[in-house]
Amino acid sequence: MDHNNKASRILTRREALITSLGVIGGILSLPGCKRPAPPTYGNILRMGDDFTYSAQRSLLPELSLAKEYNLGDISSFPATGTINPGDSSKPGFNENYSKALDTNFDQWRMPVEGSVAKPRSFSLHELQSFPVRNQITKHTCEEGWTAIAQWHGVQLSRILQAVGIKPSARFVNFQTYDGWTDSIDMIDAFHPQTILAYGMNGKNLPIPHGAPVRLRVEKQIGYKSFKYIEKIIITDEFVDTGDSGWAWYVGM
Ligand SMILES: Nc1nc2c(c(=O)[nH]1)N[C@H]1C(S)=C(S)[C@@H](COP(=O)(O)O)O[C@H]1N2
Ligand SMILES: [Mo]
Repeated sequence: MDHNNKASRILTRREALITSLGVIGGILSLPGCKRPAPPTYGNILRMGDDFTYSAQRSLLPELSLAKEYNLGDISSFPATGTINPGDSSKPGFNENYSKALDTNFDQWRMPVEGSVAKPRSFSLHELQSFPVRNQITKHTCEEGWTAIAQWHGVQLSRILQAVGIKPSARFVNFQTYDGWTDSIDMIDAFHPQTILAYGMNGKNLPIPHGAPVRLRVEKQIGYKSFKYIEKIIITDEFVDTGDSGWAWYVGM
């Protein structure tokens, strides 16, 4: 993995714009100036989504990048929620994870399937063979703390392109080893700063932070950056797994 900071490349506004326009034009086709409704629209328990999704999406903030910081801004970073699905004495234990961990993730494979032309599984090595994106960003947890780290990974858009997502595809769903299932829409999925991170602060992603691979979705609140990714499923329809009481969409 290339952790040379000089190689760290921040996408220009122009590139971001082009990527985003491609997403809007080709995949989402957001209708003109109609107020976009979130997929949870109509579910009275999830009215918060309606408000934040509409407000953010009508301003087309997908054209903007989250602020990126300098190496000197990197802070200490607590690990929260599940901190090791391989430890049977801790919450979130998963036997398959524990086995993958025993092989130092050599035997780890991440299937990407659903509404795609070429479903396939990726090894860690395969993910690392795509161009690396390095970004120093601020994580904001719903519990009220923030922390800054450098992340190294592959843009999710590259993986979606590799499996050939179908034109009807609208959501990217993630299954994690500790039992989370949740999704993001194609605007977030194709955002240039949305990456599958396998590295943090110049090292392999530590187990407490989601090894071997976690999502970084920098334009949303911290709990959308799913750790311990097991499987990615592309769907045409929204799959509501929101029984946690947490909003599906929390843009920042
Ligand atoms: N699979 C999984 N992903 C997760 C969590 C979790 O417990 N399990 N916690 C979420 C929350 S609430 C936050 S704030 C961040 C914490 O990431 P960290 O442990 O690297 O600080 O991961 C998010 N992603
Ligand atoms: Mo969080």
